[in-house]
Amino acid sequence: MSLRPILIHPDPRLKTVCAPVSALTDDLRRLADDMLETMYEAPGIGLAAPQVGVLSRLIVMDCVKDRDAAPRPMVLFNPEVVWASEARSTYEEGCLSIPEQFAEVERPAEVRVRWTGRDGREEEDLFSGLWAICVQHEIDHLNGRLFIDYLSPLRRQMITRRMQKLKRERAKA
Ligand code: K2U
Ligand code: ZN
Repeated sequence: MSLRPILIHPDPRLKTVCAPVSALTDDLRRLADDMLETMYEAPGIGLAAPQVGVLSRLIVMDCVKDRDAAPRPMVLFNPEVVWASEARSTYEEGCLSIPEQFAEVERPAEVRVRWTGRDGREEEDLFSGLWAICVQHEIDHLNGRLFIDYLSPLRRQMITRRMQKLKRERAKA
């Protein structure tokens, strides 16, 4: 397994609608394993393939926050929301592609998601709490949407300018 570099906004690959995965290959399984390793190292609780420059519909998650509890890594190919609750919840979101920037985002509190697992089997489950927020945040990534797209144009522009400055400084280092 190896760590993959995480793309930083603005980057056209982060605004791209990703292609469905047509066949599960060993390369895609290795990518999923690398994404999990990259996510844990960041640290984060989710990561989408476009964030590591691969424009395929694959996300990984592990929203278990209690260090004493067993981790629960999840690999979801072609995830899709098939039901969303009327109830909404608000959470201060961040993003590994928009470091150190946080803003409140409102989303459906519960979602039912269908996906293909790492073993090729069709799965469907109900997500609530932080898992629901994370899976929606990651599926947004597959559709080229970032959490800042839910903010006002002015706030989005301020964050984008900060990221452009960060990228200039990193390029000099
Ligand atoms: O997609 C990503 O950039 C990974 C995010 C996922 C995430 C963002 C907001 C809310 C839930 C999940 C990273 O995990 S950001 C780091 C983080 C860690 C714990 C809680 C919230 C965000
Ligand atoms: Zn993100």
